[in-house]
Amino acid sequence: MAFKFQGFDFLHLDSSFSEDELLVRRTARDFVEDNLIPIIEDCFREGRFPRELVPIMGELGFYGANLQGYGCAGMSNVEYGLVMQELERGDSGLRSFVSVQSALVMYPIYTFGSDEQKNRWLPALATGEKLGCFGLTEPGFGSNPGGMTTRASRSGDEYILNGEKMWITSGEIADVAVIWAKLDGEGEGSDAVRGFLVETGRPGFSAHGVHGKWSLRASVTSGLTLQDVRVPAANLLPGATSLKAALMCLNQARYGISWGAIGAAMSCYDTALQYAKARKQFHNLPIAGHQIVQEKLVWMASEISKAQLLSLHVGRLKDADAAGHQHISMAKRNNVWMALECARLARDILGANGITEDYPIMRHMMNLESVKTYEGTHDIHTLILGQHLTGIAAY
Ligand code: TGC
Ligand code: FAD
Repeated sequence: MAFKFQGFDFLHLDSSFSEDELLVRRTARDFVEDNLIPIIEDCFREGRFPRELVPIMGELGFYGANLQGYGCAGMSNVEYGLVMQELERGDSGLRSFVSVQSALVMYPIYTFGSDEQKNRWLPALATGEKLGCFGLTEPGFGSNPGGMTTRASRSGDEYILNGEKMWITSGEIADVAVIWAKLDGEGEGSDAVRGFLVETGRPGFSAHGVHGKWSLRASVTSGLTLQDVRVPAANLLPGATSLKAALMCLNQARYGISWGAIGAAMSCYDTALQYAKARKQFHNLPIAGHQIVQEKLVWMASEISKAQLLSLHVGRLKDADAAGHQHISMAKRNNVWMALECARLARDILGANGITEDYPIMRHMMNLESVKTYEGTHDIHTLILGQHLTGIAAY
């Protein structure tokens, strides 16, 4: 029997949110309660992405929420973060879908695209009428995307793309794929990583499902094959001239994940707290009255509060255009680790019940194993921060 979420605001942080920020959070929270919570366990068990929610989230302005114009909601980065928090309180898979659509597809078109590309794609992506995916990772290159072997060669007014992408969220449902490839040719610009918009119906493009996942089961994960896929030269993202452009997209997604992880942790903590108050063992007393159980709850409440402060501060920096990628790495690394630890402690407090789908904890725990790995693994973020502190890259 799942519990109704009670909210979590130990530090009275609500007093530092504006009316607009609280309204955005309320809207996202209500959406999750009304639309996602009732179906998520079935979706996860069946390995089904809840596609019926796509247009509703478009109406609510969740896609490209922190972008301006083109039908986007024009939210602040803090508001966008609060949406991500609420979505991932429901399930990391739905947050992943929105992250990819927003940070990894709309953001690069918005930031690196031509006017024609922006006008063609952004309004339709903002409503969810069109869906996108982001192809950076390859079977042989995950943490080190700079080693990619996908190639693009110029042929008259077209580029021809060849390569394999792996672990691509929304790959099979996407209308457009942002594909990162190295440019063939001689002289300046050759071998540079460039970004291309590839309509997924083009001959030579195919997507296949990655099955057998025990994590993010309510999210579509795909492998992509590009075999002599021809795209017009106008599909090249003109402003994305190196790997740095792809890494800039990751900053947007990693920032959202730092908030999302707080949502998953809140769900685990809230479930464990309510369960511990209700469950009685020894002398007919609630297990919440035992010191060891309290220590676990205190650890969770403390770490969630610290994570909230971290993401809120990075969000305020981002809104002031003052967030460095090292700040975002710290928030992603810390908050996902924190959420996974909360899931493990919460699962422990629920005893045997904790392993069942009657409660959301084990699902969050399994999802968070992916979240720890994607968008830069925990250890890669350690190295990014280590490089920032010492000036020495240890990859
Ligand atoms: P490196 O030589 O270090 O950097 C190349 C240039 O880029 C700059 N840079 C960044 N700029 C902006 N944002 C960042 N985060 C940046 N990181 C580095 C860097 O300063 C340099 O600039 P310049 O001017 O000197 O040329 O490049 P490297 O090849 O050695 O890369 C190292 C590393 C580890 C940082 C990078 O490759 C990395 O981040 N690896 C992790 C890969 C990753 O996160 N992949 C994610 C794929 S997408 C995904 O997982 C989606 S999951 C779905 C969801 O989001 O829900
Ligand atoms: P590897 O790079 O092989 O790393 C394996 C282990 O080695 C890790 O523990 C890592 O930290 C460690 N390691 C690697 N290099 C070093 C080093 N130099 N020093 C110390 N340790 C090191 N990618 C996309 O492009 N688009 C997507 O939409 C997308 N969605 C995803 C969805 C899911 C569900 C998952 C699981 C992944 C997704 N990814 C996506 C891929 C994701 O970004 C990669 O899995 C991630 O970057 C790690 O790469 P890898 O799995 O190849 O691991």
